[in-house]
Amino acid sequence: MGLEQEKKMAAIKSVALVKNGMLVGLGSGSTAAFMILKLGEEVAKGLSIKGVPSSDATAKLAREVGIPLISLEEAMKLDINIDGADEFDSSMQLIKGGGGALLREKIVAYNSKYNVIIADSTKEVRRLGKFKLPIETIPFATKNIIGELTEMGLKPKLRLVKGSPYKTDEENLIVDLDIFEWDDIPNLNEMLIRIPGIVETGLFLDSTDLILVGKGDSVIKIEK
Ligand code: ABF
Repeated sequence: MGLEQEKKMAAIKSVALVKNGMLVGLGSGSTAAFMILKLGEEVAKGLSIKGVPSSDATAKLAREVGIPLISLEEAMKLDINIDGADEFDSSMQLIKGGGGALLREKIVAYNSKYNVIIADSTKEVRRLGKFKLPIETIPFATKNIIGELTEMGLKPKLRLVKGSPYKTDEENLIVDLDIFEWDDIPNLNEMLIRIPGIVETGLFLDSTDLILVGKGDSVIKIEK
C-alpha cells in the first residue's frame, strides 16, 4: 500500500468523526487535502458544517469543493480540528510546519475542542527531530534570531523558495532548526518562544486528542 493510500485512508476515517452542525478546523498539507476532498463530498450529500481554514491554500481548496467557510472570530470555538503532521511520537507530541502554515494551524488547534491528526506511517518516529523543526519569525528580527540559535547549536536555516525567503500567510519567515540532539523538548520550546521575534514554533505539545495513522491497509488509532 502506497503512502498516498495511507494518507487517504487516515483522512477518510477522520471525516467520519465530523457530524452535522459542527464547526471544523481544516488543516493544511497533502494529507489534510484528502480530508477536505472527502468532506466536500459529504457536504455535497447534505452534511451541514462550517470550516475554518488554517491556510490560504486550504481556504482555496475548501471553496473549490463547496465547504462553507467562516472566520475564526465568527466561530470562536471549533468542535473538531483535523490536520496533518510532519512527525509524531508515541506520546502524541508533534512537529508541524513543514508546509509553512504552523502559526495558523496552532491557533486553530488551540481554539478547537478536539484535535485529530491524520498521517501516513512514515510520520511516526521514536524521537522527534529527524525532521527539521520550523519556527515562524518576524522579518525585522530574523537575522538576530538566526545568530542566537546558531550559538545554541540549532543550525538554523532560513527557508528559501527558488532562492528567495519563503513568506508565510502572515508575511513572516520560516527558519528550520536541527533539534535532534535536544533531550528536553518542552524546555527547548519554552526557550524558543521567549526570544522576541519568534512568533511560534512547530512543536505541538500536548495538543492532540487522537492520531489516525494509515499503516498498510488499515488505520491505527493512537489516543490519549
Ligand atoms: C501540515 O502539513 C503541516 O503542519 C505539516 O507540515 C504538513 C504535513 O504535510 P503532509 O500531509 O503533506 O505530509 O499539516
